[in-house]
Amino acid sequence: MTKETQFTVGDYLAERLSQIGIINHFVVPGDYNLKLLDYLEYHPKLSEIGCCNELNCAFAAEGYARAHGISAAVVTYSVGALTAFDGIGGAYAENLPVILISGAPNTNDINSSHILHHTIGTHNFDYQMDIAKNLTVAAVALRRAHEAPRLIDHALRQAILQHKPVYIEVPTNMATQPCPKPGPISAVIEPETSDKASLEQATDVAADLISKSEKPLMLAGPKLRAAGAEKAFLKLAEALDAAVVVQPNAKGFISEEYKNYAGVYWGLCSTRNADKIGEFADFFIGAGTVFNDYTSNGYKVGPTPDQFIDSDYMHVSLPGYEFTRVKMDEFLSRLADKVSKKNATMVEYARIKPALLKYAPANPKELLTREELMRQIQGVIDGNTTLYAETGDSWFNGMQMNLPEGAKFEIEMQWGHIGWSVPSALGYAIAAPKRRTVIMVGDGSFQLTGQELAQMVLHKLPVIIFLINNRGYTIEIQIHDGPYNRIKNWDYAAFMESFNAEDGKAKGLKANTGEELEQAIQIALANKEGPTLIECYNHTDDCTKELVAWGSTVGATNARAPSADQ
Ligand code: TPU
Ligand code: MG
Repeated sequence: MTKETQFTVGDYLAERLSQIGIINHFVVPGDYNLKLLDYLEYHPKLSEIGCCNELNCAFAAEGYARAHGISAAVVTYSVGALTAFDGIGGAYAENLPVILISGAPNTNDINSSHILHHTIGTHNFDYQMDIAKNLTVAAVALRRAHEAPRLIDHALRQAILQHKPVYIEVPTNMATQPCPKPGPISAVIEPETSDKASLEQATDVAADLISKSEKPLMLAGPKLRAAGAEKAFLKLAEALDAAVVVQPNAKGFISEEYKNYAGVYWGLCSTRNADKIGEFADFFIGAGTVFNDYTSNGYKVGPTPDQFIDSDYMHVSLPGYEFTRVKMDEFLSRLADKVSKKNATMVEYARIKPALLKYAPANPKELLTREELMRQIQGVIDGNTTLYAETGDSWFNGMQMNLPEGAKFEIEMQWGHIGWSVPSALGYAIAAPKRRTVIMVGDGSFQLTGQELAQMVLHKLPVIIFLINNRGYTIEIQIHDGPYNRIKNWDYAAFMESFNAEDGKAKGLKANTGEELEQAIQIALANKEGPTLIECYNHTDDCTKELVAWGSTVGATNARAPSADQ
């Protein structure tokens, strides 16, 4: 491949992706994007990672954004993009700025009477853009080279400011077109700041409300990390010396070794008596919280509006007030300057704080139980580990894991797409190769996207996958059972090793007993040249009591009869 000397639209996009910090972009090639992929390859600081399909490609980019802050996925028109959209919806739900770049028909064809491949076979070329507009915060289609800088910069800036995915459509004849070189990158990445008057007034009102409360509790939500407000949140916790709880999809955002940490706040599924301290509190100071049907156990968990302050990226809600253009981190930090110590929740928590959950070792010769499995996985988690918990009982097992200082936790609870974990962890491990990435994934979830292990083999990523084989969709069984919740068993360990072909170093192992699991974990920890999958026996009914309790509330919520006034 030789590169033309003139600067083109493809060069512009490549340079901007590099300038915003992207090093690896995730791709599935197709004839509508091949030229563009060449230009991304020409860029000396960009390196592509191929994926098996576009769903996985979008999830891999999503995982890269979790570790690296921002990411890009490049796919072909329709057959690629429509598959990727599922993962892009996930990135939207999970507040991750993924740039989806799709190839598209030649500009001469878009306005002609031609029928094109990879389309529905009509002259409708709008449907892809229509979908993109619903799943992103900026969707642009490049049609003229001179507009490309403006449209690309707009999309990238929105991704960065809003922590959400964006869409850039690049026709197959566009990457080669001459285009001006980029201006300063600050135009794209410079952060927004709060309106000073609104910030002062919001923090005055909040400080007053807190001073009138007696037992304020701090609550971290899933948008806290995207807002980059963790430090400011802790500054406020220190100023108040209040107890700190987190929503399940914010687990790991606050160190579990922080002295005021009081667990996961999730009703019956809470850890470390977080629910009890929630009942004791008379005021909640939230940051980036979201109470959906799952995280509120069917709208039963959570503060009432009159006892709740919450801050989003760019606004603050207080009882009777709403302030726009107030940034979460600036709000929390400024509020910390205005409050004095109010530690009733911490005093109470010291009284009710339970000992950390710890399972006694099982007989090593006996069939694995869930508890023994979790006891041994807990042993793998050190301060350098990122633990992925897939949809299923892995969510509930994951909640109960104790994270040592430095350990991180990833979950996809708003979108809740089974099969997310393997491709997302691929992207994560590419972005953070020095961390130990560990996945807990059920058999049902794994069957959706397991082939992306191939990339972990290719890139020699020592990811450890605990495949929990309970022969079915146990989470669904707990919500509502039927024959559809039983699935075909696979030989998962053999599946893993099939990706080795002639050169891979992956290991696929089976553990039916505690002893076998211990040995498998030793082999996994020693395997630095590829992933290790450990297929772990787990009886279908041997699940957490939290899943059982949660499943019945979700089942009941789903089954509510239509309201009379609907
Ligand atoms: O621990 P366990 O057995 O519940 O996990 P496993 O085996 O991974 O089963 C997960 C079962 C499950 C389904 C079928 N959880 N949620 N669903 C519904 C669902 C269907 N399709 C997608 C893409 N995402 C979903 N969450
Ligand atoms: Mg299962």
